[in-house]
Amino acid sequence: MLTIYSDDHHLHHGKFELIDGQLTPCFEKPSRADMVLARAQKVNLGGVAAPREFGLEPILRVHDSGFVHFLKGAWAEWQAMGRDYDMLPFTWPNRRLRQTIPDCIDGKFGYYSFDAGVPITAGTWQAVSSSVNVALTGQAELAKGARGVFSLCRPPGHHAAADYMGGYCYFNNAAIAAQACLDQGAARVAILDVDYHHGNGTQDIFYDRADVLFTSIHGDPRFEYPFFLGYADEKGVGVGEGFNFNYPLAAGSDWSVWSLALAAACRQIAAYGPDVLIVSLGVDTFKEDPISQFKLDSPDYLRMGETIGKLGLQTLFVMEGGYAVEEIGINAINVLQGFDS
Ligand code: SP5
Ligand code: ZN
Repeated sequence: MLTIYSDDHHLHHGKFELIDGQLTPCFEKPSRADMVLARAQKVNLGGVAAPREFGLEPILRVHDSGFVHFLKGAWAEWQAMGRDYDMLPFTWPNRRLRQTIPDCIDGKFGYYSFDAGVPITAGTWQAVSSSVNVALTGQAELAKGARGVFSLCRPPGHHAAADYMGGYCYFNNAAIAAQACLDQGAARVAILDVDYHHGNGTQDIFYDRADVLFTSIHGDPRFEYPFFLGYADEKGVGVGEGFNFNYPLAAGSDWSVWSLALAAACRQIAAYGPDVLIVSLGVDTFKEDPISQFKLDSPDYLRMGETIGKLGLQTLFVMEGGYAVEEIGINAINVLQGFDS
């Protein structure tokens, strides 16, 4: 399987996030993608290619233009205020607060985010733009006929909605790739989100649509981030009703439980009959993940890939989370090797 990768992700390296009430070094760090790339090369997964440049147009098919231009200009605006350290948001338009866009950078950042897990640094725009290009280059390879392609995106994307960022995610790489498939003639795209956290952004983007099926297996929002979306009764709305499937699982879930949810999601995907499958590939379901509470082990990721492969669909794998850096390469590449087997 071909891997699409850009070194530009190194340009995004936030210093801190809030974990358990403490400013903690960011779990979402450059070494994550470096480890995955090293593993792909070590096992000869199938070559590594650089992304092509797609510009803003495919991003604007999914994201709000005010949001995109905020992100593009944010660092310059921040610097103009004499600040040269990481930007972080700290005030959000909660219930009964005005949904108006303030003039100042701190207000705008709150308006366009839902948590503080999205530091903006000098290189963030370049890194998040390249991450989208990595996804879109993978999609283009799929359109040329590949059975499977791996877009080694960083930063990840599935928590980002049309007009807000959060949870280490800025642009929704998987959603942008899905929309590109549709724009190039696909009738239906299925998304399978196996990241430990619910893909709230992806769900939100396609919630009222029938041309994208969204399925997600994740920590139950009753106890796990992102807390405010990802329940099993979220089925889609309007023409999108019946095209959204959440599989929230209890803390401590291992492969015996997780694999049943995967089988159920795969049945929905097969029944939908998509032209393309996009997998939001997070491996933060791993038993040693520092911020997660599932118990998957490294060999389980081979089984995961095999099961996905049995769907017999052209499949784009888009990298999402996974914070056990020592094993992230083995676990992510195991999925792809399982798929190829
Ligand atoms: C892409 C992705 O995986 N984003 C995840 C964002 C998670 N942010 C909130 C993390 C909360 C961690 N709480 C567990 C603390 C362990 N002591
Ligand atoms: Zn995650």
